[in-house]
Amino acid sequence: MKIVDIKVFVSNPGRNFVTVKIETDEGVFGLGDATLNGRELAVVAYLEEHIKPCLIGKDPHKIEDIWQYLYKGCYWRRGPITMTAIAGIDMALWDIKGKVAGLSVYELLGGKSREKIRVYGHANGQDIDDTLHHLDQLISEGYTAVRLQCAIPGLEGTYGTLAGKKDYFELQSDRPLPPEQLWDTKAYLDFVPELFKKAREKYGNSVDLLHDTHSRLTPIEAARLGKILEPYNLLFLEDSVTAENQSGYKYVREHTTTPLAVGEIFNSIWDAKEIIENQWIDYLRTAATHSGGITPMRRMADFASLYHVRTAPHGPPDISPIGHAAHAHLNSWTPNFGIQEFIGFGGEALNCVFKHPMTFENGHLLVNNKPGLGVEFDEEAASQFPYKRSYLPVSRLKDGTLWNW
Ligand code: EZ4
Ligand code: CO
Repeated sequence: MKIVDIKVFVSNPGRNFVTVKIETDEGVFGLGDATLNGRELAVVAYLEEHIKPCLIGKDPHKIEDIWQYLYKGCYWRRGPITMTAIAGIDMALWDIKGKVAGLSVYELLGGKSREKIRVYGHANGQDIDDTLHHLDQLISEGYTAVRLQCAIPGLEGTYGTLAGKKDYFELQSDRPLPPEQLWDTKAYLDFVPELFKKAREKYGNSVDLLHDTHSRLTPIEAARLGKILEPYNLLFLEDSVTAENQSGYKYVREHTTTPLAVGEIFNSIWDAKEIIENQWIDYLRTAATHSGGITPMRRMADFASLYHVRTAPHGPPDISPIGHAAHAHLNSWTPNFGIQEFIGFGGEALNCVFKHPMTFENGHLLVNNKPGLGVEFDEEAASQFPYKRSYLPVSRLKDGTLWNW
């Protein structure tokens, strides 16, 4: 079997998605997700100009060799653009192998370690009552674990909340340039514990709660937050500090028993190696779409398992249903799987472009046994929803200082 063409589709059925299609001389094709929020077209150019010419004529079954060839062969290793491009190719190759074998990707990985995948949802709000109201809704939909994010008084548009928008899809359609948001660490640290106190007063320990700090704190501030939140028994505190300096997590870990998670912006195991080896975290949040696909995610999961670290893949709306399906297959297999972030299947437009292999039931995802990744992509429908330039926000302090650690 030979690769005869690689096509790259950019569409925006609610969010921008980059979809890779690898075609073979036997008619079988594979689909992959290569979406990098805010830098989508850089990945498109990488795939079309630099990867495609190297893969035409290659045997699509040699997933490992192609992965090594793209990773080591390009000389310039790692980085989000490279690793997202490789991810799109890698997923499409696993999809092809599964379709040829007549087996789901989780079967190729070694078979199911579990029958269903536990997920956590997002309750966002403009104030505590609003956030708890959304928590109510999610519990009634069956969620057993929920991330709470609340606008900080005085900081309009706090990152990670919906800032008054209906959902994440409406939020993104409004960002032709990076929106500017205010940040104030003191206001944040003074406010967040109250949110979790009220949530526990209302629900006791009947639901698992999580929180994302989006890398806004220094290690000692994060340590303080973890300590203050201990009575509220979080499932994990995410991205409490940024991790270019991996040993930042050492300082958080030494001061708190609140479980820690990090990894959504990592693009290879090297970003997490020290953090994992030193057992400074509990959950690794690396996403297949941004870290080279299924091949390295499997390796990362095995490495993490040696150090009692579980996986909790990033599951935002800016990963396409193909990336989410890759996680569903990995999560079905991963012995040390923890929990999957899941914020719903998206709107009507998205579901008309992508048909995914998952259903949601009682706080869990079930994955069907279609061959490969099990996602269908409607090229014609995708062409109805053109790309829209869209950026992630930046934060500044009141005096104008740019504040993303
Ligand atoms: O900020 O996907 O845990 N989830 C998150 C996300 C990320 C976005 C970045 O593109 O932090 O909302
Ligand atoms: Co996050």
